[in-house]
Amino acid sequence: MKEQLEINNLDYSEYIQPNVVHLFALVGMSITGVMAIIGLFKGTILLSSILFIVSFVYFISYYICTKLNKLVLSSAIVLYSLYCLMFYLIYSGGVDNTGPLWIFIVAPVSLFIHGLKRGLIDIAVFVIVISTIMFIPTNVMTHAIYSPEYKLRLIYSFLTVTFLSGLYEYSRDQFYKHTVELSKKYQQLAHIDSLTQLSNRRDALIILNYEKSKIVRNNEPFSIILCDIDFFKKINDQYGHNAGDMVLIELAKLFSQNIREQDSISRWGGEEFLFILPQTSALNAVTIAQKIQEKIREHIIYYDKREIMITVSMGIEEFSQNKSIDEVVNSADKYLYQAKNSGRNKICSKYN
Ligand code: GH3
Ligand code: MG
Ligand code: MG
Repeated sequence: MKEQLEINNLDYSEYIQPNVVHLFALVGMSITGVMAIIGLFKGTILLSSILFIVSFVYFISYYICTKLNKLVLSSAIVLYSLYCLMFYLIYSGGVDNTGPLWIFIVAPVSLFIHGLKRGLIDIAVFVIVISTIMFIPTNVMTHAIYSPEYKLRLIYSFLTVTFLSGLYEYSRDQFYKHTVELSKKYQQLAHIDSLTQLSNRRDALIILNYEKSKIVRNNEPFSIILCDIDFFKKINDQYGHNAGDMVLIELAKLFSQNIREQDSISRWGGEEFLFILPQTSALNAVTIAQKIQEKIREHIIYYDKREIMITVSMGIEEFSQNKSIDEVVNSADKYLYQAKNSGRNKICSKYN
């Protein structure tokens, strides 16, 4: 149950990548397709054919991403086919040696797909490979010829774009983490009572629904105890509201320390607490309630060096398949009322 209530930490890679990867595949497919057709008209048959192949590879990657949901494979195809195309453009020069102009796409795409760390490693490998292709002497390997100034400036400007993209990716990542933290905090606030730090009524209802769905499946007993502090108004009147608050905090601690692993306790209302006891019959719940009353008796609460006497009344009800949560809570409330009417500091259930 506790795991169920834990706020799901959004995994960035799971959240952002499907959109980004399939978009890159789609854009890549369209651009390379258009360039291939232009190339056909210009008569650059080899370049055109390569662009058609890459466009088809992007289509496969789009299909793998959207239809087969294989994100890692799809993103690897998008990225590394882009790298291969860039290597070819550097090597061949593309149309009138303009091929290298496209390498600037590599930095943002790598960082988008693989995040900051892995993206930068990929880019470092990419720079080593393109530098090797450009600087290797033409008598060792024939390739497009660029002036030394052109090559150096291409690499400098590429590194500058990489640095800026990295900076952007870093700040975006920080902002994302901050947003996740904030959303976690607000979700917690929505489920936890700020005074006692117990779960609140809304959270209790979520737990009740969850536990009820389990008894439908497992057919195990499941009970609740509705617990109300006796004459709490008098405590406020006699010792002040702060003393009343302190009593609520102390009792909340005491209750939390004395429930089992599978149980939960929430602040149901002002000075009312709800114990949710899975795998517990009403009879066992009575025993638990008695133990709690005993703990309260043993636990002396002091305020301003004055001893505050606390007693509680409790109403117990057990779930069954055909009873709704409302019915069970109302029934526990009736037993609680009965406990109050019979003199307080009592436990009432179907057994008395
Ligand atoms: P009974 O034995 O019948 O339950 O009597 P009671 O005085 O406990 O019940 P009643 O409903 O008359 O009063 C409940 C009081 O609890 C009134 C309200 O001011 C006080 N209370 C509710 N929430 C808080 C809180 O957060 N802090 C403090 N200090 N008091 C609270
Ligand atoms: Mg009360
Ligand atoms: Mg009350």
